[in-house]
Amino acid sequence: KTVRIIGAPMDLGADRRGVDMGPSAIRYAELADRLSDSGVDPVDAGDLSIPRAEERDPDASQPSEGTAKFLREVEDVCTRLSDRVAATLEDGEFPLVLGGDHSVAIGSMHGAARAADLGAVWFDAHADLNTPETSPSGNVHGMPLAAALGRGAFGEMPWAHAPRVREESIAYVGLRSIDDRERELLRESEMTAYTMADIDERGMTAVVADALDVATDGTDGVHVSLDLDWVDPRTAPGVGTPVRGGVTYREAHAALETVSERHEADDVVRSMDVVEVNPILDEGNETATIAAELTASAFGKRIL
Ligand code: DIR
Ligand code: MN
Ligand code: MN
Repeated sequence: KTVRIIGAPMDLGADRRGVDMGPSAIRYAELADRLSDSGVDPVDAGDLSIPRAEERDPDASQPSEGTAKFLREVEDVCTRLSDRVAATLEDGEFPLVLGGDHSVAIGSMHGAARAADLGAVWFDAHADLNTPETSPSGNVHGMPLAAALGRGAFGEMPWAHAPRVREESIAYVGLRSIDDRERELLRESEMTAYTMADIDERGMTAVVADALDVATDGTDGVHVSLDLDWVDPRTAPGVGTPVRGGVTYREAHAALETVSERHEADDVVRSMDVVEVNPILDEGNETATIAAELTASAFGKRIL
């Protein structure tokens, strides 16, 4: 199986600068070699070009209600990324998107959901369910799931609203930081949310198995979105919005191995993004290395 690596060095969706260097840092951490060792064929398609924040106005184009910084630029980048992801799938290859901040997942999901009913497993400390109306930060990296579901102002943005994603096919794993208004949205929704408490009680592999059941039920494939702030910041410090109490190194590997085991059995995973690695905040490229290692686990790397 050919895995097409698509770099999306986007930093317009988050406040902390430096996340645009994520794709370079993950490549430097030998992602391609690790994927080859996992038994897949990596092909690097390079990076999308992304405007610099300094040359743009974050408020240039805003929804009639609420705030979504650099919305025009996010639309441009995600539209191009969606095309790249869709073309990769048409060519029979697997799209692996390297962020960049999590706003790139809007493009990944949109592209992957053009020709398939798409579920998603969301490995993240955060719910990423804010809309421009509810967001306390105005940062689009806190909104990608709301965008894909066409919630709030995203309902009028066909570039964001993924064509074939239903909320009952989305499962979170590892939540521990949810904004007040996001919590209301989540409670009212039909999404499945496994928090850190569920992992404590039931163990990672059981939780991920259930999340995969949710995301595969009635869909044609699953998008796996891996936000590195999901991992505990003592292990993965190079992220813009660290939240203590995250998953351990071993739990993280167990989770992605569970994904790959299901994929080997049923060919369920359709697309993946690996996001929020910020080399400026990292300690010795440790977070990028963990990102590369976890991606290798997702594609079948095993100890024996
Ligand atoms: C926060 C942070 N909920 C926001 N979100 C992050 O800005 O909407 N998501 N960091 O990964
Ligand atoms: Mn996120
Ligand atoms: Mn996060």
